[in-house]
Amino acid sequence: MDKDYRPFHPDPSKPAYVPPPGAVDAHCHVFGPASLFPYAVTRKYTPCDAPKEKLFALRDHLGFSRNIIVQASCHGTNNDALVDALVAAGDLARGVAVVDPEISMEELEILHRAGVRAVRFNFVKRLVDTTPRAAFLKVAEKISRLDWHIVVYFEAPDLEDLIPFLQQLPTIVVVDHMGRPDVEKGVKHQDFQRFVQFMQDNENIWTKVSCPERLSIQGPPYGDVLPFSRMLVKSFPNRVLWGTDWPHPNMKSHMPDDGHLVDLIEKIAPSKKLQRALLVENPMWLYWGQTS
Ligand code: 0GY
Repeated sequence: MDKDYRPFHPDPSKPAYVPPPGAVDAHCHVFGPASLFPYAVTRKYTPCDAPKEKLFALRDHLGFSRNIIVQASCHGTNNDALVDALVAAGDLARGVAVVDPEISMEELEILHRAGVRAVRFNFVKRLVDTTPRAAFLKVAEKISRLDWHIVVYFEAPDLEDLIPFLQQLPTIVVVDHMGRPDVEKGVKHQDFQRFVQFMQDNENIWTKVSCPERLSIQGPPYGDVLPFSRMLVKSFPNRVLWGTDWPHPNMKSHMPDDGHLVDLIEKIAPSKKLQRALLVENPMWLYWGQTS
């Protein structure tokens, strides 16, 4: 593990908020253990191991039923740790993989059988080397044949340049962490309004109202981030997901208490109907193909 890397919270509180039955934590990761699943040589950080057993225990502790496990950059395009976790979880998890553009349909089908339903395109420069857009489009074409979707991770200043590319993607596109707004600028700033307009103009764009701990300037209890997530849930109730982002890679300022993150859900989605859509109906439709 890197010297300045912060491990996940050892003992998160039990949230006061009780999620609806069947709730899905739609953004979390497994890391290693490195002894079984070594980190990629191309990685930009070396995390603390965060194995599947810890993730499943956290899921139960927080009152959730299912996980969407997202391949993180420190594992590169080797999805073995992800697949291992998906197989162990059975029907209680689905995955988002990161794949090489030259991946075959047979290899994608193996991932599909393990529970993968999406690929992630990462544009965050501190995490990955640049991938040519033509390579991403090649992957997009292949995965669209399996009816998967695409998860994208970028930072707010990059959106304007990315829009034409994102509009070429042939599937649902889920934007991580609300497109990482600069919360100091406020919801009315043109950068966040560009993101809202982008969602309004393109019905295939979804977003995760996640990561207040990463976006907040004030720190816990993250009041400066709530207006952003609240606005997106209100405007696009059927195109939002929520996740813990456990084990919170690369947090420098502090490590959040996952129980406190769950307690924010009622502030983000103020009615039971919105909470059910956010935590159950939307992820169950997107990842399990279920309608209620
Ligand atoms: C997140 C955020 C981060 C890391 C990764 O793939 C990754 O390594 O996603 C980050 O450092 O902002 O969503 O987990």
